[in-house]
Amino acid sequence: MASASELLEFATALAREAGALAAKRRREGVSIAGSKSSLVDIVTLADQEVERLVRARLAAERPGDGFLGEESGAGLSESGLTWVVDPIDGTVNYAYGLPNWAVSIAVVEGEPDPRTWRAIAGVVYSPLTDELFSAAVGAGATLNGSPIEAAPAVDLAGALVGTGFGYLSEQRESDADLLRSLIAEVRDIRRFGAASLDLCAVAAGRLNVYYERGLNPWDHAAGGLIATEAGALVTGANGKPATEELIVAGHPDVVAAMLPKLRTRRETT
Ligand code: LIP
Repeated sequence: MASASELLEFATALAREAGALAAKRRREGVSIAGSKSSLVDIVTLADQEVERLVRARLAAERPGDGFLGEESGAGLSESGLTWVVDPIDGTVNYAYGLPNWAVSIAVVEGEPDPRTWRAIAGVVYSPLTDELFSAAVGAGATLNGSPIEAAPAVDLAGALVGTGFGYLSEQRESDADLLRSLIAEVRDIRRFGAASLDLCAVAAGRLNVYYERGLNPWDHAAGGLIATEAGALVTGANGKPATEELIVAGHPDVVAAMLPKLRTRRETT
């Protein structure tokens, strides 16, 4: 079986190739191919093309591995490894010509379920800033080859908090209610629009903490490993792993201070 560093090396080259294609299509002009969970949950032709490229390279290089991608669904694993891919994370930013989007590629051991998987290697590549975040399990996290580390503990009042909002209007109302309850208690809020890069911002010490509800596995598979390997705690509600229900990432002390603030009304009753 390939080592974590060999898998990371392959994922890194693949992310760069996929990122170059996405950036080229962006320069040529972006076409919306359709919408998914809601009218604002868009998919572009580039999302679909980039995922086809990634899936084809994986089929050629790693034929026995499974696949779980945002645009083309799942492929069963024979090897016990599954690649979890978001071809363009931050699709709305990408469609509007905003720079904050990335190719996110992770490989996990076991079922492609964030409650149970063991992340082995992950790459998040932002072509427009030429920043490549990566990590192999147990080997630390890097940005363009240099080690990165999550920020030290701060009080919530001094915490720069990243977050995001779902595509469904009822989810957004709940997200806004939560944000309203938080905003006066923290340094400030940032909503950059790509979960993978938000998690890498935690890994690089650019955010003190990040939380979001409603993420898909491909949004956080790579960024979650990178943040973990940079020394952050990445978790979900009630000590469970990060899932669609909730992801929180940051210094363990900051996450501990944040979690009680993130409980839904249902959890506090
Ligand atoms: C996006 C996430 C972001 C979230 C958006 C969306 P996509 O993923 O990266 O954090 O707030 O609603 O889910 O759709 O661009 O791959």
